[in-house]
Amino acid sequence: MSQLTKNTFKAQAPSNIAFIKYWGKKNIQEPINPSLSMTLKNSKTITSWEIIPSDKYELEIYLDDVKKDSFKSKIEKWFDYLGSDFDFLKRSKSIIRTHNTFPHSTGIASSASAFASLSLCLTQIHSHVNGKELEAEQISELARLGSGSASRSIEGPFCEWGGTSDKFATPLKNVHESFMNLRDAICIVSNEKKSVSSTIGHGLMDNHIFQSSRVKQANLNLNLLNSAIENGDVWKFGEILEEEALTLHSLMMTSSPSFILLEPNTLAIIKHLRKFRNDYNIPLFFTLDAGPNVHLIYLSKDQQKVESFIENDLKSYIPYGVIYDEVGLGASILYE
Ligand code: 2P0
Repeated sequence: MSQLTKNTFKAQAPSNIAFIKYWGKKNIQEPINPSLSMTLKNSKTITSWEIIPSDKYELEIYLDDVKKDSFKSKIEKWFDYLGSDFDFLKRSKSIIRTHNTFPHSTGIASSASAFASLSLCLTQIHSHVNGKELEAEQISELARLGSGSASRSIEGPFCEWGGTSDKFATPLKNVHESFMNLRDAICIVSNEKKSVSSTIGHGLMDNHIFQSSRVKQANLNLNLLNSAIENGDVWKFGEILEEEALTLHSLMMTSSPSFILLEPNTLAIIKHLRKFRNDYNIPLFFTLDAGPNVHLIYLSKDQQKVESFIENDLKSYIPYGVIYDEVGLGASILYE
């Protein structure tokens, strides 16, 4: 074991968009149902973590050079979950600086990219202190302890969590070439902070009247989606995507208390999208995160037609613009 010395480690990690939705937890940050997501490419968090040996534990966090004490409690909870291998964190000062390449409150999960990038920094600190390199699955497990969806941002192009293991996510092995260039146009209908945090939303599944049927449905959909992605069945893929998005929101609407996060513009986009799909037989689908913004998912071969549909027909429903992203390969260490 080497001594901890003052050092700075850097990493970047993308966000991801879930196709099968994680909604509900058990134990320590384990999901009640399996989920499957597409790793994004451009929407990412870049993190640097300076660690300084110290008698006194200290933590400072900056987002875009602005000190964010409000982030401390989630990160300190993460430190508590990490286990004795990471006790050195309690005997040091950490200065964490993060920057997102995408705006806040846009329907892109910043906690996924943030904890994935933090975990990749932490593995470097860990190997610096303990001399041991961690495997991708172990890094995914660290990320999960910070934020469940972050477990799926370490690798790409598609990751599954809660089927093979509740502890970490694994990349799908068999991906048909049609899905290798999948695109995601994120239509921002609102940039307001979410009215219900995901952590509270997960908690509402504990006593949800539909809990057991939801778990069954997610397991069934995981198998169906896996087969569709393996066989290149784009239409089946899209059917499941939309069922999952609407189920997530149905669960929120039927929880106690109940939440409606959809906005009129969300529904307008969905209606227009379905008409466009029927009229032109183009496989364009939607999915939703826990918010009103709509992720449009399509193949790269249809990019031109879909993007002119977005720019011409959907623009009036998207007051805050569109972020164009695509499938990506996961997190990476940044060397200075
Ligand atoms: C997902 N979401 O699968 C689902 C779909 C939102 C809707 O995971 O409490 O930020 O940090 O584990 O991962 C959002 O919840 O929650 C989420 P925590 P997380 O992507």
